[in-house]
Amino acid sequence: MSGPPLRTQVAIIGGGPAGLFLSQLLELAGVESIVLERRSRDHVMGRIRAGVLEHATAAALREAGVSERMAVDGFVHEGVSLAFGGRRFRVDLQGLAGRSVIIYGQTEVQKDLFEARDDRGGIVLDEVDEVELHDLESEAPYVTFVRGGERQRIDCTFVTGCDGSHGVSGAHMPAARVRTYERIYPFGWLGVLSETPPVDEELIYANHARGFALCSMRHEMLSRYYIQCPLDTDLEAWPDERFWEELRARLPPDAAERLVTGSSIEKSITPLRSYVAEPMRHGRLFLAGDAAHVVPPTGAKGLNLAITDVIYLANAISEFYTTGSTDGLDGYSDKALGRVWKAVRFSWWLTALMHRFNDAGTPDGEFAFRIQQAELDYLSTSKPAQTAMAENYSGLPM
Ligand code: FAS
Ligand code: PHB
Repeated sequence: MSGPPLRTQVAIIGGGPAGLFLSQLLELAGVESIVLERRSRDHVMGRIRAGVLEHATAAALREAGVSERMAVDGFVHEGVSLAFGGRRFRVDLQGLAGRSVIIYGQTEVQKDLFEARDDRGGIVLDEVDEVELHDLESEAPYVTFVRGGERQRIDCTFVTGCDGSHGVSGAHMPAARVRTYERIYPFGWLGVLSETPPVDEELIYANHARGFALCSMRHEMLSRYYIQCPLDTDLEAWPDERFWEELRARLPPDAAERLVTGSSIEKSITPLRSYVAEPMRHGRLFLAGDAAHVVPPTGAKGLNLAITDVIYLANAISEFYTTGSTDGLDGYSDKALGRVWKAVRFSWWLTALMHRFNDAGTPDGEFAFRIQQAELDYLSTSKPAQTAMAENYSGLPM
């Protein structure tokens, strides 16, 4: 070990949205933390991911003083459209659930969080390797890691695993105590970012016999599109022209007509899966965000769940330091999982409703497609059904 151990109250593994937002909330509550991030800051900022912030997420960012740019560059969306069978209908989020969503890329949230931590002197150590967690069942856990070729140690009181679905913290949960639930979907999303005007003012989720498509955006000259694709899709086989032709074929006529194509500035494939690991706590280790659960991006819940996990966790840690009570800490996993499973259910429901499953052309596949059409037809005319979707899509109350 080179040099004396560092000392902090909370060691945070992972500098994505969960880790940085937790560090910000803890500091606002007077609790010290150190964030360890495996990748470089540029790499973390370069990842194109989520685009929709729930009402509660936007409010939490405002309250934490991390919303100045979001207030200017975020788009308030009061509705979202679903398309099927050549037609489309709008779900009025604001009118039915009393809540809107904000379109503001995760990349921007990440940039705002890095800036907020820098402005307040937050300690974010990037490009760290070989992170290991120790003595998690003691009252003096510690973390070791290598940075710049030097092995270092952080002595702390709590360790929070905010290191995503490929992190190390989940592996430190005792296998005998962890129960995992997983559903792998037989397809992925091929996503494109293009400097073109969005096809509409709001998002369009399209169910089509050829497969799912989504029209989203980042701002008035930056559009984000996705089409469902087989898991073994080769990105090289999808030049821009082929992508635009396939997207246009899956959109309702009015949107297909308005689609403005252009060169992609980013193109990637995201596999879809639902995953939950229970519990989200072991001794002094607490998990938050994708480190504990992953949802298909259909419901736009992944980033939002990470933020609400962190709000619960920051409140629990702050309660411990101000009152000595461990009630919040002891109740954290059950409380977070209660919200997680509602979001997992909604993401699963919308994914099952909008995607073409592999059995297209088979009797089962054709039956399933007709059931989807019937449910969308019902949803298009039922205010109670649309209200249920609006409540979940805009984010259930905290
Ligand atoms: P993250 O994965 O964002 O952050 C974890 C951080 O921990 C990373 O920066 C990683 O480098 C770091 N880390 C990992 N291992 C480490 C180690 N051993 N030591 C130190 N650091 C370590 N959600 C949506 O709502 N809509 C979308 O469209 C959408 N698209 C997505 C596309 C992709 C390719 C992926 C992977 C996810 C997508 N998501 C989407 C979900 C995504 O937004 C997550 O829900 C969100 O990033 C969760 O944030 P975190 O929990 O902070 O995890
Ligand atoms: C996005 O804009 O990237 C986005 C929007 C809605 C989703 C998923 C991704 O459900």
